[in-house]
Amino acid sequence: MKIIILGGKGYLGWPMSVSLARAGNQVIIIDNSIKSHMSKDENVQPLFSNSFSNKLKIFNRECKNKIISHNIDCCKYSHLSKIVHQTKPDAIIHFAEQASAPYSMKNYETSRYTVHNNIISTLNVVHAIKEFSPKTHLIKLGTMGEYGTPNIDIEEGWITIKHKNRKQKFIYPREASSLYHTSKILDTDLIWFYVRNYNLRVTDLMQGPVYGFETEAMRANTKLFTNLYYDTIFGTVINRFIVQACANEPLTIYGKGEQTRGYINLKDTLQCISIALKNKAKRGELKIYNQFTESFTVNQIADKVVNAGKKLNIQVKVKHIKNPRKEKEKHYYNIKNTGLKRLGLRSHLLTEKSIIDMMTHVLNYINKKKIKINNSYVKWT
Ligand code: USQ
Repeated sequence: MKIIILGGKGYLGWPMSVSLARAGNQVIIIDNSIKSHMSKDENVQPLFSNSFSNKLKIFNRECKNKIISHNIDCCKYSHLSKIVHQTKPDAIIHFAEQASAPYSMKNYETSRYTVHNNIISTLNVVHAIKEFSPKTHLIKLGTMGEYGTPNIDIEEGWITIKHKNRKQKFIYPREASSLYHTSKILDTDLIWFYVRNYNLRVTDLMQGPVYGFETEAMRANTKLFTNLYYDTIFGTVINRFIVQACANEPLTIYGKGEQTRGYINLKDTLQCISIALKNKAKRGELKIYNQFTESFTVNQIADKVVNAGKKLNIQVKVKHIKNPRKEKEKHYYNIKNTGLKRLGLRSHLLTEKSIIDMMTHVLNYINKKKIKINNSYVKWT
């Protein structure tokens, strides 16, 4: 397939690009490198510091099937639509969004940037597909955070409502707890409008927090490792806890630590998107899957990291800090994820062995290079 990957330099976009190119697809990355500028502004950096241009050079030297990369801002419609027009790809995978909840809640500028970037990039993608390549299958990364933590079971994307003897299937109600997550709700609405009105074909993947950095391709060459953030703004909780444990810093549990989320290993993110590519939506269809493999409270994750640390002779400390976010710390959470499993997803779970493997890589790395973990938290209120 000919596949455009928007945001192909990022934490998920890069390993996805590598995996699809290795499988024989023609991969075109579109990315404006904004994350590296944002990281500089926030004074944070990913753990593995190999630059994108280096990784691309290494990959293209080793693999016959080369990845092409263009520096384009998805918010510039004329630039994005030109590429869609010229390539008419089989699929577009859209990762090109500001994906940090804390960043979106920092101040007016970061809120505005998040909402503007995420909505306009999504509008531009669906509009360019409608105008120039209506058969293209769009795979959009949504988030489990769109649903929030309602007091009823969370279905996979849709719910049928019965009201006064009549019924209709609706997008499941959304109620997010950050502006970032709210921007994704607005994306879903925008996409659904384009699917209903212009017969686009779209799969929207409601993904939980991702962890890990090693994929099949990266096991063979660790120089290809993806950007692993562990700071308070861009790092997701499992990745943060693993790096904190290895750096002899206490694990920072926000509030009571009873917040529950559905988590997924990076390897399974790649698997889920490959499954979505193979099972494309029909024209005029919006498929929605919940993309996570198991759910945990923050306390349960901390316990797992503490126990894995013992096996490596590391005494991991835990610290409860005042929750900087506005989120329910005790809540009902029954989330459904049967769709992708039915299509063949074989999960990689958060086992003691998988945590030890990740910690071993991180220890190897930070023994050679000192790291500093920032402890400034963005407060929601
Ligand atoms: N948390 C801690 N301690 C920390 C960091 C986080 O207790 O040091 C807690 C948070 O309060 C939250 C949970 O861990 O309850 C998950 O936080 P996170 O930072 O791992 O994830 P989140 O901000 O929700 O966002 C991440 C990605 C986002 C993606 C989302 C999926 O950054 O792009 O959409 O996971 S979900 O959360 O299901 O919406």
